[in-house]
Amino acid sequence: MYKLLKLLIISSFIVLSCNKKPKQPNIIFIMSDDHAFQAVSAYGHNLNNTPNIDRIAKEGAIFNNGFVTNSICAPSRAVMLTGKHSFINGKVDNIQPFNWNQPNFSKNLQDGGYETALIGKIHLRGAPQGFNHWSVLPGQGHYYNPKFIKNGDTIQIEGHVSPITTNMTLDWLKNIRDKNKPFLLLYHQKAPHRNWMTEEKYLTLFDDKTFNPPSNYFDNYDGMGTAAKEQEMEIDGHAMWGHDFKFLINPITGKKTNFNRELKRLTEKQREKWLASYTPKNDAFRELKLEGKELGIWKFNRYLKDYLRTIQSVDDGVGEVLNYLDENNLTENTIVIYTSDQGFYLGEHGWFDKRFMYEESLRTPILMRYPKEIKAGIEVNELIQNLDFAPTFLDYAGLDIPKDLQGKSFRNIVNENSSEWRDAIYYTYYEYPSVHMVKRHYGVRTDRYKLMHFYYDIDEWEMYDLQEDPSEMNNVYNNPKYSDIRDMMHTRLVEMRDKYGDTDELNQMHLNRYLSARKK
Ligand code: SGN
Ligand code: CA
Repeated sequence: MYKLLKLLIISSFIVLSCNKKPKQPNIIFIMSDDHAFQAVSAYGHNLNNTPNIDRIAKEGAIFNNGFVTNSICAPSRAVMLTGKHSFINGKVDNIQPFNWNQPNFSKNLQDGGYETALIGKIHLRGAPQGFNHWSVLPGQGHYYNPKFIKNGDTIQIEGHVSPITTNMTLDWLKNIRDKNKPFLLLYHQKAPHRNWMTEEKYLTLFDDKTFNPPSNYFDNYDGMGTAAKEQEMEIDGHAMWGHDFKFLINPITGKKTNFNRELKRLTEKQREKWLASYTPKNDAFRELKLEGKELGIWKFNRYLKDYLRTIQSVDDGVGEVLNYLDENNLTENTIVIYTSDQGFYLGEHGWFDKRFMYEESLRTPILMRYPKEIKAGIEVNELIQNLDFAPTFLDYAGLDIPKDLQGKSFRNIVNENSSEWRDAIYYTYYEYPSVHMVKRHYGVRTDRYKLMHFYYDIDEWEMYDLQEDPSEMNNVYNNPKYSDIRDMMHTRLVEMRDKYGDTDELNQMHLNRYLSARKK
């Protein structure tokens, strides 16, 4: 009898413990707007120092081949949420509406028992769905004294948007969330988006430094194509004296710039600090009377320094959130991802902004920590896309991955349990004609080659050999030496379009919608 009882107790214990689901991890998905991988010090480009973001990679993994599917803000966020390409989720450009009624991974996690929050920039109009708590910037939002829409109500907060977003995030972690549930937190900074307005404490950071521009800063695009020639995103050409370079008087024309109006958003105290920092620097510039290449290099420095300054506040915020995890015993069971909605040009080809499929805007930083599963110091070289975040998070949460998601979970890649992965990625870009005038294109990239088709008002193909020409200065599409590779890449492109369901007819439909939306 005693033996029987003992057996019963042991077997029921086994059944119970087998039924018990493993503890679901918390997920913090940090995304900054337009943060180039070149400006995360863990990637080794020696521009700036981001110790807190780097810590994620030091204690986890760094992705050397992280890419987006459509290098522009709102579409990129839609891909990330839905796990589907732009032409499937419908948000192909910043102008078309996003349909919040479709499934997204936050809704799935919520249904699966998670407490969810979205804080900061999302840039998708309409009330966010799938979040227990949300506080988002309307549209692009403002750097100073920003408005937020918090669970439907508009509020305005004095100060700089980066620490404000961090404080709201910490407040949710500490005081608002249901601590009995695993959580999903989307912590999304506006910085370093244009026009790079620094937090007051960093106004003089890098004042004593001069940066050398990239080797192709003075590119004349002769080796590229019409699309590269006709863009409008050159630092020394399209960036503006007021909005971008922070001059109150245009040094060339002597006229007042629109920056006077922008400074009006600042309180008197904030404005005083700003003027105390920029006035002497702008006066010194006028004295120099620079011309030609020297002027171009000066502009590059003004742009890059402001851009990097705004990143410093982002890095501080990451540090505060990581500290909160440490202090509350949450580090082990929390997945932390740091990424951007796309890459950004820091003077490569002479450019700022993104949009193109050329490397610096196609590639995005991805750093990830999850001490329970990921070894410290891992480097991931597989071709990962922002399409893959949704299925990856569902995988970690132990939830079903809907069959129609187009990305793949990279859990087994980053755990080093598998090396089976895709060997090519597909890209689309639609927003043209528009600001910066980057023509419509789509393309395929393997680990070595990239084939692109620019269409609508041109019909041009470009191909690059990334091993021989990592800066993409030399279009080899018509080079006879590459004819076999060109055929192979055309085949790959057809495969990609079939696999994901993209067609010329879809392009035409999106174009028609875009042109009629612009007329309104
Ligand atoms: C604004 C910027 C552009 C930028 C787009 C899209 N101009 O229009 O430089 O390309 O946003 O950026 S600004 O004068 O408003 O700064 S995105 O990240 O939202 O897609
Ligand atoms: Ca962006």
